[in-house]
Amino acid sequence: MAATAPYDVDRVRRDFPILKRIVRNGKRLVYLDSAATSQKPQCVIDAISRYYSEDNANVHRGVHHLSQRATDLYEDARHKINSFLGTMVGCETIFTRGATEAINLVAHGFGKGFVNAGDEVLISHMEHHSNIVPWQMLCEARGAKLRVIPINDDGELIMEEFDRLLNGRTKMVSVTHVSNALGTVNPVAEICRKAREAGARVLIDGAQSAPHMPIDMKAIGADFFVAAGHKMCGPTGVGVLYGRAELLDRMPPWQGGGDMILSVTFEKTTYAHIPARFEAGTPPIAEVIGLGEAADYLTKLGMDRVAAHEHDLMVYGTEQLKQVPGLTIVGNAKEKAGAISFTMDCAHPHDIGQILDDEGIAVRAGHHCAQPVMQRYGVAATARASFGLYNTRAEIDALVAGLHKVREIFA
Ligand code: C6P
Repeated sequence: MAATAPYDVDRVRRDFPILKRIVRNGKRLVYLDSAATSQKPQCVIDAISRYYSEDNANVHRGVHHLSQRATDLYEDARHKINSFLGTMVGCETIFTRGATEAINLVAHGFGKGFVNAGDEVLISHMEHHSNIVPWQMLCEARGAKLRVIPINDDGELIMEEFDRLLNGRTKMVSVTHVSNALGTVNPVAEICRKAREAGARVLIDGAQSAPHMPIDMKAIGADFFVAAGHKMCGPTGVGVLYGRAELLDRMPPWQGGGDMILSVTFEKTTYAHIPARFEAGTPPIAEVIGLGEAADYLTKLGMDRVAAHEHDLMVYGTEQLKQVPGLTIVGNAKEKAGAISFTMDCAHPHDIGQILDDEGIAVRAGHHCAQPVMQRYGVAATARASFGLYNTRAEIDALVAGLHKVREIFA
């Protein structure tokens, strides 16, 4: 589909073989769990299979034909990700095993290089555990202090509190672009600008934004940005860390091993330049190639059109869910993307998930690896319907019908 044609969701759906699958009681899959992991288009599945059947070899290690071919495919994927993210000169893209590993890499490397006793790291109350625990570990190790930007009842960052908490001791601000538990879209460009003025560095967790909206690193202005391949129509086992070269260059390596060295003796090892310095060992080659294909696929669809399509689902879904008696939406930010979390007065989220599953509808129920968010709203768990570029209004109607069944059974 050309990026200028109207968005044809039926045509997009044909690219995803799994969407034809019958899952339960003769019901066709209604997949509303893309925040956990997205489905994969045939072109990504084919790219991985083609690599294994035609090009399989290790990268950066051999002079033989296949090794060179695999290396070219691997490095091409880096270019594809760079253009997908709108990365800048002076920045580098590193492949990791996931968004979680990318954040840990920065917490470890930036922490060792730049954070000392008495310094502060600022995160927000709506972070995923992957953007909390690595900073907690760093603060414990370095004697630094973890501070938390509170959120209001609608699930938005309280920006006055951010302004108040940001100070000369703040070394790192690490916040999510889009909350996986609430769907809130945060004002990341403003956060980056204010942090820069205060002399702090910023990491933006883009795990839930990169699949849903155009990403322009120039406009965001972050020092680090992370994304998860498997949430962007790519395979599992691969993530992206984008960062400013001047910082990455000064960060110690994250793991030691093959490909991250210039020379090794028993007395001393010297390290390779970035990105190789942070890609120790045989990387996830097939996964990186698959992710490059996914980035191309998304670029061809047009991320602005994907965002518009999903915005329509968000507006329609919110309107429809609000009409289900006894249902409360958790997170009512003005800017939302990707996910709607909710509770029902008659049933526990796990029961909601179970009844919907009987209808072939996949949602996530639980704390979404964001327990502090649940604590903020005084709930143990929510049910979460999350969207992808292949979802339709008809699937939201199916969800609403399923929720009425939940009421019939439990109310
Ligand atoms: N959230 C969800 O169902 P990994 O697991 O490394 O690919 O991604 C971690 C991660 C980091 N940040 C945010 C905002 C996330 O949403 C996630 C993953 C999934 O919400 C699985 S817990």
